[in-house]
Amino acid sequence: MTVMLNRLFTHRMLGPESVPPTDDRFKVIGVLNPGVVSFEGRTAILARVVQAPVETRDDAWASPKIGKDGGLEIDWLPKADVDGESDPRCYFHRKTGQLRLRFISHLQVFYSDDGKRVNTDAEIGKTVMPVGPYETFGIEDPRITPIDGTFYITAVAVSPKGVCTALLSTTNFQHFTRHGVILPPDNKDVLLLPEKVTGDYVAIHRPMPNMPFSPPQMWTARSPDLIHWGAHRQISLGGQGEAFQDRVGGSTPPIMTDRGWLMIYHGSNKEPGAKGAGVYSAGVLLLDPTSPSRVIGRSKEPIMLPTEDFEKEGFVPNVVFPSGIVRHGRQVYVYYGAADESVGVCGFDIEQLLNCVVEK
Ligand code: MAN
Repeated sequence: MTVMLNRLFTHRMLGPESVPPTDDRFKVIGVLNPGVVSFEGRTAILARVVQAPVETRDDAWASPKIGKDGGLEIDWLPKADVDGESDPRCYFHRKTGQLRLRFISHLQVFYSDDGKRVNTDAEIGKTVMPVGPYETFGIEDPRITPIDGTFYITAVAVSPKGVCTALLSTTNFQHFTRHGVILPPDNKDVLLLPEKVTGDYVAIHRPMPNMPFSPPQMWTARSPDLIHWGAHRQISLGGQGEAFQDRVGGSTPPIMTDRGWLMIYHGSNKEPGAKGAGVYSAGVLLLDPTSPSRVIGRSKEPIMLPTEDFEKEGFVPNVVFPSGIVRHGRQVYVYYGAADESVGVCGFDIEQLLNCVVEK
């Protein structure tokens, strides 16, 4: 695999060292996959913080959850019953195939003056912990879209009920309003468009079929109020490509350009049945302005591959997972999770991004 485009700059911005754990039985193992927007002359970053239990046992794996009182609890899963070797992120019950996570995630606000660095402790803001029955195993991978002066946040809610999409909103990054689950399991990587399209709000979403007639694909849905979603249509990519053969999902909320909606998406090249996560890379997609399920074109090769040391080495090696985008004149700053451990930011020229798109 080769990468099609040079980044204008790359910085590692945040990592496990950036915040203390919320509980002293835990350690922070990652700060990653952030939603990012311009806010009051600065950049607001809502990152996913991943915490794992410090204690280990010879005969059992530690799997955290939110307990009945809202605090962190640890379940000990007997190693005889549970496979903990196949994936760095989760355990699989040998008989039922059921999943548990090695960690639990919450969301954390950071601010940056230049959009490239978080310099001082004063730039650490509000913490948003998982709550309620749909977030028992954590809340992950937020994406932020400004709509009519409010920041809407879609996030992955993980629990024994499955992997759902929750909607939150804020106007100030101090107080967050929760709007509940908007898409049932398994559905993640949900991106909202920043304006109505022919009268409706539009979301890009990614159902994960249990009956895999196809690998997971991106879909669009429409809504009158951001809560009730319907009119689902598959985004017709026309073949996955080697880099994205395992799955594709939306990465950064679409932004309007003079050629259509520009959206960065991600995928993994994992082979069927292989262990681990595969290599996560990102491509660019151009969607029709009034009918966003129609693909105008896409980059044939990845625009981002794990190339920097902090992208190749970490909790899950070889992962770049874009999740935020901010326009700065003719450039965009793209914010991404690196190796499921750090937040990186890199820059692209918008014209060059569009030039990677091969029209269908
Ligand atoms: C999945 C999710 C993401 C994660 C990637 C790479 O898509 O769990 O949160 O960053 O895998 O591990």
